[in-house]
Amino acid sequence: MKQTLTDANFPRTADHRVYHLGLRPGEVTNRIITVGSPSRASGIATHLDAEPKPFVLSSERGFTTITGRFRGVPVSIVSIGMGYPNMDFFVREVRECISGDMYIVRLGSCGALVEVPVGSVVLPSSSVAINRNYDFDFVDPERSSEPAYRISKPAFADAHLHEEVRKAIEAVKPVDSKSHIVAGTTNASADSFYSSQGRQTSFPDRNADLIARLKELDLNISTLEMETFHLYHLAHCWGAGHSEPPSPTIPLARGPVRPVVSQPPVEGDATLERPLAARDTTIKAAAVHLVYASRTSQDFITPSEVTALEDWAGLAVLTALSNIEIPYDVSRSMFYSVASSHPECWDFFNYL
Ligand code: R1P
Repeated sequence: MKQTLTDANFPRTADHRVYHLGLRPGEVTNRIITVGSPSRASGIATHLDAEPKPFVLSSERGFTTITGRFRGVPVSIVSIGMGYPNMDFFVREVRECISGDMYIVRLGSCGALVEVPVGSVVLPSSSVAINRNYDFDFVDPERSSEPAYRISKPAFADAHLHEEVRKAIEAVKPVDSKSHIVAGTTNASADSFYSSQGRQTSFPDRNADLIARLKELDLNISTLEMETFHLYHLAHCWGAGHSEPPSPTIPLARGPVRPVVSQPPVEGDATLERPLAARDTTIKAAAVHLVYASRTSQDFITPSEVTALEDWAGLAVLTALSNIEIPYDVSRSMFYSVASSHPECWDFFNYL
């Protein structure tokens, strides 16, 4: 940690950078692809417009954000690492950097429970969570009356975004690709790559029946990974209403979108006094899962297959996000707070 943070409730630097992603308003847009690995983010970023040169920020905590334009539309690609906690950091901290509606698509790898070849693409319209039950006695299971793993009720993707991404995946898929495309399934996000996904390791995880339990639920659970449930859950919770945003509030533009100006906002301009995460905004979420591992055949994808798959799937998600109309689109508006130290960021938003 190099900079002084203020406010233990929602820590930020004096220049409004959030604690773990290191971003501040203007450096991340309303349309976001989130991925697990920096290499996937960099690969997708090769599809961004060459000009203006994309903005790249890698935080001390391992989050990497690439913001640029795709066919003229501002888009961010954020690499978050693995698991619910990192998804939590990402959604909450980015939410406080953006005014207006957010569209987030997770492009992640998964294990497939359905009979599709590795390299296939699955778009889950819902997800459950599988959590290790810490109250279960893993050493002496006979002493427990409760299950070793808890499976939640489903959380759901945004139906419109799910459909837009599905259409783009179908359209962009190379004609010679052998990938199957499956949509409208249920995913299961686990709190472990191993125990909560039914893998057998040297630990006494008491999970031999876990995959069978998932299948018995009759929810069409087709994929296993580690982040999508939390994304869908937070997007739902945000839409259901939320409390006042954390202080400090920072003046940002509010709709209708106005032409970019090069001067700072006028103090007292009511149209600019908008809290960072305003109540009337939404978070729309969807996911695209790339089948790296078949949990039925035990096949695993090859590195060259990964490169090809991530390339066209990334292009498809960029295409879908760029086609989304955001009624109040701050990415296309003005970002005063960035202008002082990152004049290059003006270019992303200065095109109306
Ligand atoms: C495990 O290998 C990781 O891969 C999957 C899982 O959800 C977990 O994060 O997703 P990513 O490829 O997006 O990281």
